[in-house]
Amino acid sequence: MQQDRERDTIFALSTGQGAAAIAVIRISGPRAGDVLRSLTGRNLPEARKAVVRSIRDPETGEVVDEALVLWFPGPGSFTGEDSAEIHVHGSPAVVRRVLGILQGMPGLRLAEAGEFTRRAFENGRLSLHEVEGLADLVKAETELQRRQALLAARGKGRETFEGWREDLIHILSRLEAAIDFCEEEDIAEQALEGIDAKLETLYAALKKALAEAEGGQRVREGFTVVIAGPRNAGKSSLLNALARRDVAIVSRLAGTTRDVIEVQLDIGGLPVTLVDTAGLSAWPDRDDDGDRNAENEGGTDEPLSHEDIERIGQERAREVLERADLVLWLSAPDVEGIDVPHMDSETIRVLNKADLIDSDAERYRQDWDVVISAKTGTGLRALEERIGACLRDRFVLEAPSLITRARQKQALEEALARLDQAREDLKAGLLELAAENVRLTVRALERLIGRIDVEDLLDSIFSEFCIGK
Ligand SMILES: Nc1nc2c(ncn2[C@@H]2O[C@H](COP(=O)(O)OP(=O)(O)OP(=O)(O)O)[C@@H](O)[C@H]2O)c(=O)[nH]1
Ligand SMILES: [Mg+2]
Repeated sequence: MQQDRERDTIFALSTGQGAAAIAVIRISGPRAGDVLRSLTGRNLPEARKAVVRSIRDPETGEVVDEALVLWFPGPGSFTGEDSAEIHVHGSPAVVRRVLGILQGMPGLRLAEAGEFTRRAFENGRLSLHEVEGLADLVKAETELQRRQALLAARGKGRETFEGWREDLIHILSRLEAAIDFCEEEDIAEQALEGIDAKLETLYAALKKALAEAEGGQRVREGFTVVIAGPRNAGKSSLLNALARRDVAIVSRLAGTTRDVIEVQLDIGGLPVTLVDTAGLSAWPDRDDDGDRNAENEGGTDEPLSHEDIERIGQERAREVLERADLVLWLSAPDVEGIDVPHMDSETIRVLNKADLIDSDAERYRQDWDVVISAKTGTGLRALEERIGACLRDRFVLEAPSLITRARQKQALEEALARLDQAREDLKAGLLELAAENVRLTVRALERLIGRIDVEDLLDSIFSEFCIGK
C-alpha cells in the first residue's frame, strides 16, 4: 500500500487560498516531467531555471495562463523525486482550472497534508528533526519562533546530535578495545586514556541543550502572561493598550471583568498569550473550597447570583495564575490596593494610572517595578521590555534552542541519564556497563534525530503541515 502511494505523482496548491498575485502549484513524482511537457507542449526547461511558458489544457489546446515554470529533477530536488513548480496568476479561476487539469491526468492525485515533506523525509533528504523545524518555520509568527525553527530546518540540530553520536561511537570503540584487551594492561590503559574527559565534555553539552529545552518549547508554544490585581486597577485597559485594540470591556464599575480574556501578542519577538482576569477583591484563600463552584459552574443551568459570578470569576483568575509563566501585578493609586501577594510565579509589580500622580510619581517608583498609564501610553514600552527580559532570563533564551518539543526533550533526557550512568560506571571501573550505557545514549540520540523508532510519530507530525508542503 505504502509502495503504491510512493509511485503516485502528487500535486497541490502550495500558496494560500484566495486571490493573490501569484499562486504556486507543486508537482512531485515519477510523472512530473511528463506533466510539465504536456502542460507546456514543449520540452522540459533547464533544471532549476525559471522560464515563462503558456500553460495549456492538453485536451483542447486552450491557453489557460502564462506561467513561470521550474523543473527540479530528482534526486537533487526537495522531495528527492522529479518535481516541478508552476507559478500561475493567483486568481481562484486560474488555480481551479490548472488543478482540474492535473486532477484529470492519469497517475496524478492531490497531495495529502505534509506529503511533499514526507517524501523528502522518506527519501532521506531531511531528518525528522529538520522536518519538525520546517513544520514550525511554516507556522512561525514571531521573530524568536522564526529563528528557532530555521535553525532546526537548516539541519543545525541534526548536525549537533550527529556530532555527539559520532563522538560516542568513538568512545564506545575505545571502551570495547579496553574490554577486549583487559588482560594486557598497557593496551587497555591506552584505549581508555582521555575518555573520561570526553564523556564530561559531552555530558556538559547535552546538559546545556536540556537546560534550554523548556525555553525552546515555550518559544514554540507561547508564554502565558497574566494580568492580575485589585478591581478597577486598569487591568482590562492594559490588555487593550498592549493588544492595541479593544478586546476587553473597560468601565469605572469595580468588577467589570468576570471571565478570563486572552489575546495572542508578539512581545519583542516572543509569542505571548496575555490574559486579563477578574479583579480580586481579596486574595482568594487557597483553602476556600472549590466544590461549591463546581456545582454552580458545572452542567446545571440554575441562575447565578452576582456574588456567584464574581466568586467564579476570581476562582478562574486563581486557576490561570497558577499556570502563569509571568504575572503582571497591577494596582493604581485610586483603588483600594491590596498587597502584592506571595506567588510562586515570577511577578512584575506594575503601578497604573501614572497620569493621576504626575506630580509625585517619584514617590511611587520605589515600590513598583514599572509605572505606567494605560490611558496615555506612558511606560508601556518599558513594561514590554521588562516582560521580554523576565521571560528571556527565566527560560534561558540567549540562543535559540535545538530542543523545541516534548518528544525531543524526552529523548534528550534519556540520553543524558544514560550518559550520566556511563560516567559513573567508568569511574567505578565497570567497563562493560559503561559501554552498554554509551550504547543506550547513542540510541536515545538516534531517536532524537529520528533515525529510529519513528513510525508511530510520522502521521501526527506530517499532519501538522498544510497541503502543498
Ligand atoms: N486616569 C486613568 N484611568 C485609567 C487608566 N487605566 C484605566 N483607567 C480607568 O480605570 C477604570 C477601570 O479600568 P478597567 O480597565 O476596567 O479596570 P480593571 O482592572 O479591568 O477592572 P475590573 O475588571 O473591574 O477588575 C476605567 O474607568 C478606566 O478608564 C489610566 O492609566 N489612567
Ligand atoms: Mg477588567
